[in-house]
Amino acid sequence: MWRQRGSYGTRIPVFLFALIFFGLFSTASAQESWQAVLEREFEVVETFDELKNWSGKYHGGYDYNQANQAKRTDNAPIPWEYFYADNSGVAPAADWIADHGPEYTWKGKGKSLCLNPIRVPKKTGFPLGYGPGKFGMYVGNGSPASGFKKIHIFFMVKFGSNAFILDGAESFEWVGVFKFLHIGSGFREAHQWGTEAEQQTVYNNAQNRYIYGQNGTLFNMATEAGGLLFPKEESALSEYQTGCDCYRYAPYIKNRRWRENNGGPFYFRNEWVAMEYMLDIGTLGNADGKLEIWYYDRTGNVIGYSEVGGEIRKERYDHRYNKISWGGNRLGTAYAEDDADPNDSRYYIDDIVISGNRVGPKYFALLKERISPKVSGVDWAD
Ligand SMILES: [Ca+2]
Repeated sequence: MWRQRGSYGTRIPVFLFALIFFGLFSTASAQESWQAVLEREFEVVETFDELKNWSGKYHGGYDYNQANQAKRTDNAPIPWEYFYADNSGVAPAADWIADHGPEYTWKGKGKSLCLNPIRVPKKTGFPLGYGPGKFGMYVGNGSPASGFKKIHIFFMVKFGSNAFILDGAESFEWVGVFKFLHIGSGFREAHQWGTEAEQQTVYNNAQNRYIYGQNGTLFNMATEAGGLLFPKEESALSEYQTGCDCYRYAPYIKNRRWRENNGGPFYFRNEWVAMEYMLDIGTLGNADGKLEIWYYDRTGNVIGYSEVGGEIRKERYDHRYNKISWGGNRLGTAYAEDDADPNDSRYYIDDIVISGNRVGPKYFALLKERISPKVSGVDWAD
């Protein structure tokens, strides 16, 4: 099991040795890795730069086998615990974690992750094998009550040029369901929700007991004509079912649209953008949960912000957020998406930072210090 920063007991002496060694003997050009810079400031960091090139084997579904997961080059523990790949027999077409070239690796160098959510129903010509449909981490310590009461999930993202179809110069066609980010609470490990006793109280299917659990939030990406590209929220609580005398997750917020985050312009400019999602799960049974979303342009300017508070985010089980995944699936014609579109759901993520506090301003200050005056050939605003 992955352990949170602070419990890397065996790594600290190695780190100190490396620091002293390089401090004494290196030239001024030697530089601490960007991964290490961010790890000093935040609880969970993934730049992908220090991972081995990786693609999952075909398994036709969820794979929680640790032997099959992404690995760091130095084999230090990382939080990635599972992926989903319904490749329908298609072997990986490329490495999923790799240098994806200057367009699709943030800052133009290092490595990033390609996500490749599948389309349902399947469609001829839809690209497969370029990434996991879903890629997930566990950030608890083995207890469903471990993890973050208030979690900030920050990452850089760039969508492929065919991820959304345009019906005008700066206007989108409808997208049905494009699962993008899931934030789950109450897992004792990546694929076991609740304590063993709690698990017996929820509906006996994979979604309730192993995949989504209870009290979680799923964000889709949604589009609208007029250049709108924004997150669409589905948050679920537990609902009692008389038939089974048990609880199962039920959306209490369904398809809430956060249009304030009009991310359309970054897509039309073919640019990377930063997204930061904050969820405060609040206290049990009380309407004190909170959601905030920030979008930043590539230089750190806030270009979108949404918030809502005063909502119940955990109703029955007293847990914290500790399971996070990117991706899912894309539901096409079943959700009124135009079947004639040559849709391609690939998107790329990089520099994931997870913290109990706001990430964006500190992240961009560090980045500016690190690589000023240019990011991928574009001058900083200052
Ligand atoms: Ca990277």
